[in-house]
Amino acid sequence: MNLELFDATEAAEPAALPLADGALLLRGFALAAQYQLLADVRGVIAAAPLRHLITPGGLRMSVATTNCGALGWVSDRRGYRYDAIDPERNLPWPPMPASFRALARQAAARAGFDAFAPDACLVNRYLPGAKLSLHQDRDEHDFSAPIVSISLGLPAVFLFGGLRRADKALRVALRHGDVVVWGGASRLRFHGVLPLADGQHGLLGGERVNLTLRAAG
Ligand code: MD6
Ligand code: FE
Repeated sequence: MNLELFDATEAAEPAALPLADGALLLRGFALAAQYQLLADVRGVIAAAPLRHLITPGGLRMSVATTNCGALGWVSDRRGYRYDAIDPERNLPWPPMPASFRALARQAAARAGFDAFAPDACLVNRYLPGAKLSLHQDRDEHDFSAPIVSISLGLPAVFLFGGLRRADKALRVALRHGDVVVWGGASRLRFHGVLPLADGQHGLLGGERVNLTLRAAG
């Protein structure tokens, strides 16, 4: 009989759940770095404040957004794009914290994408009711790099669809510390987030923060 309190293999390798070809959910992958990540999120938001972007159709997004890294994802009446300058401050985005870069690289490697070098990190803040409609990430130049998504704070239901908008979407509960990687055959899958439910998280209170890292340029 095994009387160890935990299994050494499991402790070293958190659960990795395949979602599709090229897509992996890494449960709790960010937990070891959570305090550094949160301190760095606060630093980014202090430098480049969260704001509600306007969609090309003129709607105010429910999610509040900022960026760090060489490129930031922005939306306004003219469309979606990556920009090296934060239009709100007329300054470059704050640098990407080493904690974000390192975690994203490790997560990508676990999913089979070596040497992931993100140059853009979108920071999204969800309050209860905030959501993200089903969409594809297509504003990047090179689709050979994966997307890495880090969830912090309140849990959310992530919609992970197919390559066509009408394809049935998986509903994946994402909790504090979970990381999702999608690339390769899944790089252009539709995805979104259902309206955030009310709740309280020990570190983030009534918020969810999502970090999305991409190689955009
Ligand atoms: C999330 N965000 O906030 C995932 N994609 O959990 C996205 O998938 C996303 O916020 C493209 C552009 C903006 C986004
Ligand atoms: Fe997206």
